[in-house]
Amino acid sequence: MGIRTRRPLTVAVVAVLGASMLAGCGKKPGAAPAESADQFVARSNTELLAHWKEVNAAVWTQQTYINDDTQLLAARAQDRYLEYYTKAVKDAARYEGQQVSPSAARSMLLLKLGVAAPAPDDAKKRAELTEIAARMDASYGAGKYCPKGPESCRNLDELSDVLVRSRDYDAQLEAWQGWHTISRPMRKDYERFVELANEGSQSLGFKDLGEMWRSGYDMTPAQFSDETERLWGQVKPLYDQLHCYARGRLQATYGKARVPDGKPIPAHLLGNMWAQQWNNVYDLLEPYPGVSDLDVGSSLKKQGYDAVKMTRSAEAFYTSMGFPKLPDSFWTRSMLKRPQDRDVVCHASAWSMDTRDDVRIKMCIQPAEEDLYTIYHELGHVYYYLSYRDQPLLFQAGANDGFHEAIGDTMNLSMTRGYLVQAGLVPAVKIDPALADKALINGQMKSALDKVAFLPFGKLIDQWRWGVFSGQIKPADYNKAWWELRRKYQGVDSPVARSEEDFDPGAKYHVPGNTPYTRYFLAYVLQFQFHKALCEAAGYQGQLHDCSVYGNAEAGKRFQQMLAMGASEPWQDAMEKLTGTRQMDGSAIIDYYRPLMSWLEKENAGRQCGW
Ligand code: X8Z
Ligand code: ZN
Repeated sequence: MGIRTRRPLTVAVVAVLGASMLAGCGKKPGAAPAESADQFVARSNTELLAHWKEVNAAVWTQQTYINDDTQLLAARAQDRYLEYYTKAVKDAARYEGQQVSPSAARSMLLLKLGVAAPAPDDAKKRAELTEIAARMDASYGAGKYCPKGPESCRNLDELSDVLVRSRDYDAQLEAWQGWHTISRPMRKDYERFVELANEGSQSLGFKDLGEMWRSGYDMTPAQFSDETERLWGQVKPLYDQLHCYARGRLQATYGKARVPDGKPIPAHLLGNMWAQQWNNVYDLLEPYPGVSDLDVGSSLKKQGYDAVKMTRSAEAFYTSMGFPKLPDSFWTRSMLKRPQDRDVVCHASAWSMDTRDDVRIKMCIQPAEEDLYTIYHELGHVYYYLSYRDQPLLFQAGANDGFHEAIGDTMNLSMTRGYLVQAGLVPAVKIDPALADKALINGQMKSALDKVAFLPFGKLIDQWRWGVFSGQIKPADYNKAWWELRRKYQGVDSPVARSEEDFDPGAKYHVPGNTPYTRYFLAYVLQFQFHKALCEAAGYQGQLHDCSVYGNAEAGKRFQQMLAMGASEPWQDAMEKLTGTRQMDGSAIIDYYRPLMSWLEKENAGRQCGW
């Protein structure tokens, strides 16, 4: 769905700034309204709840049962919600320039930033926007590549599987190209969507939708752009080393003709449809083959882990730290497997349906390592929802949206070998102490292929969208600009020539789904800061990559205290509460991978790095 409210999905544009920003958005103070600002906020919290329940119910149904009818119902529910929202934001503007309580000011700012795509005032345009959004979402969810008629169709899972398992350049290329056909028909819709959502954001006083998205971080939009650049600068040297090593090793499999020195890596060879995480090609990149293999996937399969059992293991991680058990309704209402009889949006998400107990996840779980990690990620959202459920509704959001994405990932960092063995997820294997250094590098490599490889991708998606929303990237250059960014940041290139007939950004869920993406970039930085803080709270003394806070109630308590704040205070305050600092900081990830970085520098010494 495209008009993300803050509730459905994993929390869309949540945001907060000081009250000063409210005055900065171009509206003149009018006559004093009849109700006080606090009364207005209290009423909005109540009214919003009714809308959000309806939107959630409609969108949940649409995403778990894609057809024209559910699409229509979802669009209509969103339409009603946006109508209410637009009016509420206008009503809130009456308090600009007046003395209001800090909590009311913050609530009204959160209200204003509370959708990812505001609609124009005109009812017809609003309906057009919600219909386009529902259509793009459904078309991604139902996307299939059918080269030879309906019998030959393959969905995203099946095509991704080829990238994960096959090492045949051409078979992988076909799967990659096949999936990238599904987004061609979205281009016109996306273009119109941008016009309409921009108009909506302008009616709220923003220059464009990108500026609205960048306004949710308790600093000015310009400061936020600078902040993402600063963080990227901190981590880029590590990424560059990883890229250099990966390219060198891929040459061993595919040859220098196909993976040339000094050039970006072909995007279909990294084991993932978007080359966003590279852990699926660990087999090709393993520094010391055979040392300390940790095959979580086959262990899960061998032990008969199904979707429920995997989710139970994630729940057990959280309860071991003092979080509550998931409510019974979670188990009866979640969608944990891909249904066989209908199209659904399989992209994983976590939902708070009623701002209270009705929490769910929607995911197509398979017994694979990647999915195990994603379940812990999704439960991070769920436990955030449950932790802040006593806050007023407008404060029921992440301290910033990066925080929401970072919670479960922080838990992922505690899924060490020790934990996996203790939880019975993998069998215990003795590691020869003489091989400990090699095992460490293998372990760090595997983790970095997820966590470090992701960083430039996490940044560039919104780099593209900010450009699109501001008009700097014109529709005629959508695809060209996309690949320029992929080359620039990731050092990855399309394996075949692309044209403006293609719409490759649309082949990534968050573009048709209109989910802002910088949150993931932030989360990949934040989770290392959170992990460090939790390990300190647990009194852990050793190396951070060995630390697991599994079973540690003190770490759990400290985490929950931060989560319970929701968005009630600026994120810097939440951050300080847990970590003692008020800044996002890439040095935590650099510290974590220090052993790998030294190893990579030596390993790459003879290679020609860069692209
Ligand atoms: O979309 C997600 C989560 C749902 S919030 C599964 N992630 C991003 C992606 O898949 O592109 C998690 C990592 C980045
Ligand atoms: Zn998430």
